[in-house]
Amino acid sequence: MTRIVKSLAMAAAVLTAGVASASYPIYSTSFEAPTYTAGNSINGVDGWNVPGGTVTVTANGGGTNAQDGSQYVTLSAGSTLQRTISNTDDVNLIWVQGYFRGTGSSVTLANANYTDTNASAIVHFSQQNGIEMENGNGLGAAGTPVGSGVALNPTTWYKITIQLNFTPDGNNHKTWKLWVDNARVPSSGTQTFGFRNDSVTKLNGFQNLAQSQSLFDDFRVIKPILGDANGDGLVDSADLIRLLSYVSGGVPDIIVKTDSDIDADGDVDAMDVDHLTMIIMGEM
Ligand SMILES: [Ca+2]
Ligand SMILES: [Ca+2]
Ligand SMILES: [Ca+2]
Repeated sequence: MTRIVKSLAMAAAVLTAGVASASYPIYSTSFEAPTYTAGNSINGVDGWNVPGGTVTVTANGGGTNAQDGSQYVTLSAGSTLQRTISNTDDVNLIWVQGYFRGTGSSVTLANANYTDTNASAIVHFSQQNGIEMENGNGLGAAGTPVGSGVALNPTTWYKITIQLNFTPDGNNHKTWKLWVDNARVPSSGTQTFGFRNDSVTKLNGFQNLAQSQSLFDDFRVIKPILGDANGDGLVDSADLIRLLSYVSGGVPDIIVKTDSDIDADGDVDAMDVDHLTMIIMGEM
C-alpha cells in the first residue's frame, strides 16, 4: 500500500526454473521503444507484472521528462510493479539501481506494515520523513526504520542505488547499503542495514509499490566487475571513456567508482585509467 523499492525473495521453485548461464548486466531497462510502447500498460512486457493497479509507459510531455531517454513508467496510486530477476546464482554482491519520483507515502516506514517475510532490502518514500530504510533483523519481521536525511521533492528524480551483500558479516547477518544520488546515506556514510530475512540466498526479484502516483525509470541490476566502469558486463574501451569522464570531473557515479579502483588504493584517479588501459590492451 506504500511506495517501496525492494529486492524480494520469491518461491525457490519459481526462481530455479529456466535460469540460464550468467550474463551481465543481469537486467537493464530504460523503458524505451521499441520494447515499451508509450500509452500501453507494462503488464506482461519484458517480464514485468502488474498484479494491482495500473503501470503505464509514459512519453515525455506535459512538463515531465524521463530521467533517461524519452519514456518512463507511471505507477497509479495503489499499484504494484514486480519483476523476477534471474542469473543471480553465486552473485554475492549485487547492485540494484533505479530512478524514482513522486509524492511518496502518507505514512512513515514505522507505520507502513510491509507484510513480506522474505525480503532483503526495503526502501520507503515517506512524505513526512523522506527516504527511509529498514534495518532488518534477519528474522523476517519488520525491522527498525532509519532516516536517510533526504527529503522528498515530488518534482525531482531520485537515483536510488542499493548494494546487497549476501555474504554474512561477523554477526552472521546479511547486509545492504544505500546511496541516494550517489551519496551514501545516512550522511555518516558508514551504516549498513540488515536484511529483513537472512535466509534469502540470492536476489530473486524486485517490487515497486506505489501508494500515490509515482514515476520510475532506468532500472538496472548489476554484478560488480573490476574495470566495468559503465556496468554493462564487459571490460572494454567504453569503460575507459566512462572512467576518463569520471576522473576528469564528470558526473559522480557510485558504481563507476566502486568498479574502477583497479589498483585497489581506495581512490579512483589517473592511475586507474593507466591500469585499465593496460588491462584492455592485454598487458595486465
Ligand atoms: Ca527511460
Ligand atoms: Ca563495461
Ligand atoms: Ca585506484
